Amino acid sequence: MHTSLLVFSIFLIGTTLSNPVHYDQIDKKLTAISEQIDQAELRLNNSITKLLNNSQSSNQAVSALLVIDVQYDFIDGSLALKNCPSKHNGEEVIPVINQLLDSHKFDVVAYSHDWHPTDHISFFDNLHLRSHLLTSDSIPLADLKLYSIATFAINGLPRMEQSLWPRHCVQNTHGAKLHSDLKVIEEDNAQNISVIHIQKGTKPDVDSYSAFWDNSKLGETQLNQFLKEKGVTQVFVVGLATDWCVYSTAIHGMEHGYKTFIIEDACRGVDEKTIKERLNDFTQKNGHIIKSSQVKDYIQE
Ligand code: VGL
Ligand code: ZN
Repeated sequence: MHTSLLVFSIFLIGTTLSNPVHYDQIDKKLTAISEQIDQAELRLNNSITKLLNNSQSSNQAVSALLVIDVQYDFIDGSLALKNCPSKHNGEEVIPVINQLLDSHKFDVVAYSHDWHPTDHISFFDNLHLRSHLLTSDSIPLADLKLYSIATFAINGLPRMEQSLWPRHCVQNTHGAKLHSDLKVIEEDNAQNISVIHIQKGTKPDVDSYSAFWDNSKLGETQLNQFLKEKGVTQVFVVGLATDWCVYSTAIHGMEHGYKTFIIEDACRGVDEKTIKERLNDFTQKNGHIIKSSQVKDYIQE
């Protein structure tokens, strides 16, 4: 017994020494099998992720496109972005927005209109109407220029800092119209697409950059109520101007609890520096900045 074991061991060692290739082959085979298992696991994980994503977007996500202020005055009118520090051409957002509307099924599309009365507080040439309401620490009347910030204390309203813009988007004027090349879709019951138009900045004494709330957050438009009624869970914000109305609308969208995206190439702004600052702030508050080509990753066709 003892002797036969010894003989067998010597035989084994002998074969091993004379036949090392045999073990090499087993080793190679094992490595190949292990690689195949790894690849199969990767494929399975990918399938599971895809399934989860699909069920999330088809069962849960309800999407709204918020088209902000694509009006003549910001494109070739009195507040044309091409005359602002950015020198942006606001018209360039139009084909991008039209393409978005053609390629994706948004459940809700909202168009906002900056819609000011003639005596609006944001117009530099209306400053004389409220010069007695400038605060003592405001830039004094004589030093205020176009685009400066005035501070007003208006009866019944909190103190407010107001940028002084050229007269723009006056109600019922050509400059306040949506650009005629913009695709303005109609409510479509068969396809289950809801459409709403929001007018903002309609009160003489308070400006409203956001399509949700005015700048003092005292008045709210119908936008949030409408989105809630339609069960909207995520909003995509596009239009003019990135650093003002697009930014403010997007921030309020998040405050209302919507997953909020700014589609960067579908927006143009007033000033590159402020655009950068405001977009950084938006990202820090958990907002998502994406390109129009990425929208397909977030909504079902
Ligand atoms: C806007 C300045 C004044 C905008 C509106 O739409 O971004 N900017 N009013
Ligand atoms: Zn305005």
